[in-house]
Amino acid sequence: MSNNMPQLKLVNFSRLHKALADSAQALNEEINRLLPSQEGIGARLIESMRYSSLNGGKRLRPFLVMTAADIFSVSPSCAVNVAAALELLHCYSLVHDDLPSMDNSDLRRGKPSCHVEFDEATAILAGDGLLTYAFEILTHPRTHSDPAVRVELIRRLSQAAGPYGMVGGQMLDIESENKEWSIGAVTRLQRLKTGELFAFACEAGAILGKAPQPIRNALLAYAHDLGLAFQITDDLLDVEASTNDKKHARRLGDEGKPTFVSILGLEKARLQANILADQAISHLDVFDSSADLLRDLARFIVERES
Ligand code: GRG
Repeated sequence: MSNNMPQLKLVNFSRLHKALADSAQALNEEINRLLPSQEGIGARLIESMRYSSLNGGKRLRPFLVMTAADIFSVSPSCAVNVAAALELLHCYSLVHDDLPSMDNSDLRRGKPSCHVEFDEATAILAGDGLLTYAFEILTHPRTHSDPAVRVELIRRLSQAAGPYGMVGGQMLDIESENKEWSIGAVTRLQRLKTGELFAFACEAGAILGKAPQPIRNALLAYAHDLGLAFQITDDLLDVEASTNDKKHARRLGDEGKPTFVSILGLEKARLQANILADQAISHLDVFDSSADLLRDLARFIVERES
């Protein structure tokens, strides 16, 4: 094995799986509380928002919020509120990404996409509703008793999701079609499109805990490497799925777009994902065992099979 090969680490993921399941359950209860079912006039919009946010998913971003917040002994009822806001915003991006004018995808999380289950206009409004409601949730005193903390959360989430974050990344994604982009350009695209919400998820825990800036920076550095490792693994899984099943070759709308795998090749991409996971873990050296679940997650992200 050459010196730059990442070490094969045998991690028992049972602790992580339990923590992921527990945080997903707490999140679903919170979304149900924030978005109760309605009847009569106006019910369709709420139903489409519930359909798009209570439909499974790995719930990685909420898990990161709650796990990072726990390091600073933040009350779980505050953390789950921020986790719900972030997940609703993430779900908005998925609903809009699936629209005919974007990736034109009929399936999301194994079920009909929002615009297929409802209709296109409702899906646009469901996404708009999820996005704006996310920020309303963050304004609520239940999120944190200190208004300065709430404003900081709103500031960082709007930066992560907006034109210099996820929306900017989505635009680059559209512009990348049929272009021969460098690895640097693709890294920037993915850092904006996927990485910024991961970064917010980790930083939010530190903001809730009023952690000092160097500690916030350590979590941000972890999140940026984790986000890239996640994206490279996503590309690898995508190629594996298309090799096993020609009918599902690449995500709809992704044909002709440069990816880490198309530029680096399978082997180098896999190596790079592992290096990034190790690097992410090394940024957590400032923490004791209270960050162990974050360490486990970094390994899980690159070893997952779906
Ligand atoms: C439409 C503004 C706008 C943005 C869309 C997130 C996104 C930007 C597009 C999703 C398309 C996609 C498959 C991107 C690759 C990586 C990614 C972000 C996947 C979705 O996140 P997961 O895997 O999904 O965490 P779940 O369903 O588990 O929550």
